[in-house]
Amino acid sequence: MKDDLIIAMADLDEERALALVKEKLKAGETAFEIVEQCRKGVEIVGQRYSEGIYYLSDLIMSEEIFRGVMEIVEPHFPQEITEHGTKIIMGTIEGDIHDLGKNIVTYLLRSVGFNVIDLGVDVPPERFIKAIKETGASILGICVLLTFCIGSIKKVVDLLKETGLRDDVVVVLGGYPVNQLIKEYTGADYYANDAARGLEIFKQISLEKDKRR
Ligand code: B12
Repeated sequence: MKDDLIIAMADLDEERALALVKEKLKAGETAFEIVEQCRKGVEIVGQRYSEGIYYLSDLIMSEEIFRGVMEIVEPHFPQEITEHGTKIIMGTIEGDIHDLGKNIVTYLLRSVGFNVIDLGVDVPPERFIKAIKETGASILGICVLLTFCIGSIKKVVDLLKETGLRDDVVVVLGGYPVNQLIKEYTGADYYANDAARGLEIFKQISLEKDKRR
């Protein structure tokens, strides 16, 4: 059944989830498809948490299971180097410590040859600007999962404008809540809610930058 892994993740059934991941890989499902099913599963974990059915300990458990999944899945992502060291600054915005998704995207970007400078979690807007100045990176990836942290992303974009860097830096948002409205509100350039789309966007940006060189 297509939803079996989603259900196992949502039910925090670690043993079944990991077994299903192995089965699906053997059956030819791609690493991207599997991660997406797991992401949908933990989305249900999140819903159950907001409904009071699950507790914080369950959110932590879902993270642990997801890490186990990634250990199995990572070697199955395409490893073909197509990029040659384009620098990307990456981080989870101030106030937010969610990093599972960011780490997946960072892993994927590195595996195709991007030079990702990962600032970690809870990154203040000023720190992003400092890193851009220090490294000369022209692509910025910002992860956000907590909606009350979205204002800080707008601050990053405002600071880019104030420091005269806005035209040189492409801002890409990622994370479960981001959408067109948030992109427009923050002034970012792109957004992605899944790893495959995220990777596609970064490749497209890099290609366009190459053309302009
Ligand atoms: C696991 C989890 C946790 C773990 C995080 C562990 C970790 N190291 O990341 C822990 C237990 C620590 C946690 C804590 C909290 N959490 Co939490 N958490 C989740 C949960 C269940 C899953 C998140 C996750 O890892 N998903 C899996 C990954 C793979 O998906 P993803 O992040 O979306 O990433 C994908 C894409 O978005 C994209 N992507 C991600 N980043 C980037 C970046 C770029 C640049 C690009 C292009 C793409 C991209 O690619 C990824 C792969 O496909 C979500 C539920 C949900 N719906 O997301 C709640 C959720 C995000 N948490 C929530 C809350 C409330 C909290 C707490 C406040 C709870 C508390 N009372 O303490 C704290 C906040 C701590 C803090 N200051 O940040 C709420 C947020 C609600 C809101 N509207 O803001 C959610 C939505 C649950 C809910 N429905 O209530 N949480």
